[in-house]
Amino acid sequence: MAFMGKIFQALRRTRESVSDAFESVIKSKVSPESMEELEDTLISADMGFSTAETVLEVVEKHQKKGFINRVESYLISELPDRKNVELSFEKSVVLMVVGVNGTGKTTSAAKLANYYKSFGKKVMLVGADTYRAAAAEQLKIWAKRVDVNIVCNEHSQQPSAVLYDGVTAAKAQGAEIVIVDTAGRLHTVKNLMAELEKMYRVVQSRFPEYEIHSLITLDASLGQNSLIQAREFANTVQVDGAVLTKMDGTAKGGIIFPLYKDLKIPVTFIGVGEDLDDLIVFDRTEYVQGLLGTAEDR
Ligand SMILES: Nc1nc2c(ncn2[C@@H]2O[C@H](COP(=O)(O)OP(=O)(O)OP(=O)(O)O)[C@@H](O)[C@H]2O)c(=O)[nH]1
Ligand SMILES: [Mg+2]
Repeated sequence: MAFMGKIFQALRRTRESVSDAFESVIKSKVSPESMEELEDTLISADMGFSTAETVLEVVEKHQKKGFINRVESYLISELPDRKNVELSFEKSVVLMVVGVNGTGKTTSAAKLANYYKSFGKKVMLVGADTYRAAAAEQLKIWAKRVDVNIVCNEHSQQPSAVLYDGVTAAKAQGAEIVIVDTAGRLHTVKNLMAELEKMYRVVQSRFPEYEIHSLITLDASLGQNSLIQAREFANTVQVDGAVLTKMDGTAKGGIIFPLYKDLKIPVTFIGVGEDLDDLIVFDRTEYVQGLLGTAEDR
């Protein structure tokens, strides 16, 4: 119930515009004007053109009664089922947190450490952002708050070397989840992307006992731009899922649809604030109901 409340709150702004548009279709009946307004709203919520078009078709087809429930089922069916995208823990995991500058990597790494620790996993944080002067310090503060071990090196300029040291220490301590904070990089800067690729190779070749997974942080308020970032990262390195951050401050909560439909990247977590517990496991039903306002009376 607490989770439901949070996701519902985080979607407030997106929902306000989306459910208003549905309301006006209900009130004024299906007309070219109300349908156009609905289409505009769905597209400006970044839901993507093809999903928006299908929603309109569903509304037209079921305009006599209950189209909102049909829309709800359709939108849920467009998203990944949580049980297919959750990390499996058959093996220990190195979880890389990657993304463009300022999208919320460090904060999300800390939230993820807190999340996995909360159900009994032995977690280690690795600060592999060797570019920004204060990066290691920032992660150290988080590690202290979460109360997990951390490996970082303020004097190193080689992220792969810090990563190597970090996973070596994790292995020695029996850490099951190694969460790696990386430097922010623009998907257009080739050498930084090559460096990221190298970090993946270090884990794959040196630590076969760890499975490598990665999450890209995407700032929900950047809308379509996030889609471009995700596409470029996925062209260089493996991207298993996304943390959609800063959902608390935006009306553009629809990007989840094209991310999955066009790029096959499932959103696995949503960031809804700056604190440790402001991380929600993505659940497609809660999300769609929060978007449409259909969960209000439950
Ligand atoms: N409101 C809100 N703020 C967030 C969220 N996630 C991160 N932030 C804030 O966004 C800012 C940037 O977060 P960081 O975690 O430092 O981002 P980063 O990707 O590590 O940044 P660089 O290392 O500089 O590339 C900070 O002020 C965070 O508190 C979120 O889900 N909601
Ligand atoms: Mg950072």
